[in-house]
Amino acid sequence: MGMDHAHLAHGAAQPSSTNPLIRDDANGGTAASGAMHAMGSDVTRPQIVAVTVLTALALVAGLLWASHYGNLTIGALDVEGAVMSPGMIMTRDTPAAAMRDMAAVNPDFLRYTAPADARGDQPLEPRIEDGVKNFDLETSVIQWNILPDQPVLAYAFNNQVPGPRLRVTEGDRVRINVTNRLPESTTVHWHGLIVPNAMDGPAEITQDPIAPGDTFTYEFVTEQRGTYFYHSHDHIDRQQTLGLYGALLVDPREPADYPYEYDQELVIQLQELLEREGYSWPAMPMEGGLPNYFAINGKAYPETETVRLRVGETLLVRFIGTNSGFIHPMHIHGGPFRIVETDGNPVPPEGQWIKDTVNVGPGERYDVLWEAREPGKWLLHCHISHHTTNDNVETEGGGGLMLILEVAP
Ligand SMILES: [Cu+2]
Repeated sequence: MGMDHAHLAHGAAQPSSTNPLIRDDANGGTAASGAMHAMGSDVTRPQIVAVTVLTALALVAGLLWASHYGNLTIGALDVEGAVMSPGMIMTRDTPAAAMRDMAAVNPDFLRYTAPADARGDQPLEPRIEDGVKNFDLETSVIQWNILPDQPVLAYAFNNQVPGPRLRVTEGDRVRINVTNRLPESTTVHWHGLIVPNAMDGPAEITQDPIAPGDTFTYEFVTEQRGTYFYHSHDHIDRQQTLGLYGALLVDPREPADYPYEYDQELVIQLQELLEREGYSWPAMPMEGGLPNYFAINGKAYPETETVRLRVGETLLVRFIGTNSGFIHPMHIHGGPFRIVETDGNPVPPEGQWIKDTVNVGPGERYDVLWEAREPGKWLLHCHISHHTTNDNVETEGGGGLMLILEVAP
């Protein structure tokens, strides 16, 4: 079909039979003619119908294809410019909120840049008011160095990773004011402690989440003693791995109640991180979320602390599974250790295992006594070899979950 017959018609000056505006093949007649200005064409009505139907079908097919392979319910505004980790698998059913939880930390919300050599787990002295021990915790987005040349964007309590060490005594009344300076809501859970249900922390379960800018006060009496920790319990898959955790140590009311002698104490808080090309994602045991850095007390080896002891001294190591995605078989060179407490509870002497490796799973605590038997540099490390690398590289003998116990004669 061609358009060669199309031309302007000028009314009755030309016979209608030689001046078809639209030829109707079905009746062989002239569909339109007469004294009017119009574009002439020889496109037939079935052709127009066919093009219309094909166009409509293409539109419907496009919608169906897009709705099958994409999530049309999520817009760019819903995910707030989320940057997802390469390889992270999301389906068309992944909600916008889940994408935000898995997205890289947004540097727009950075509130504090910690010095590269700053240490976390710093003791926080309580403010005593009417016999109650008051602690103030504040959550925010900070820049934190896990290595001198490796900054990460972290979520922090009081500008440090791990959060400050809270140390109280069995029977204390404790009040903890938590102010939220994160871009999203949060709560805090007191892991392993017997507390009133309303003070337990799980968001949406026992309390409304603490909105950005708000403060919530937790108050309870520490009825137990031993090694515990606190951590975020809102957006928990995101916030805990990004740094919202800290040690909570409860000393016995009577120091004599603690049956073990030791010379030094070492708290080990574990964590995995995912940091690539300047983006910090919450590490998770899932596609695209696997960690490439591993930290003890917020630092990767060789930036982890070195513990100095003398031969004959005993070290109390409190392993805390402050991480949330992986189990770490923690091993100490130079001789076995004795597991004296698990999850804050004393192990009866006849049940105390002598081991040189203990699996520390998320949430678990193991208090072990290790004796410095021989002088030298003794390694404390995770026995999953890859967890002793930094971004897949062994640096100066290793990396990640390693620490040196240096024993002098
Ligand atoms: Cu490990």
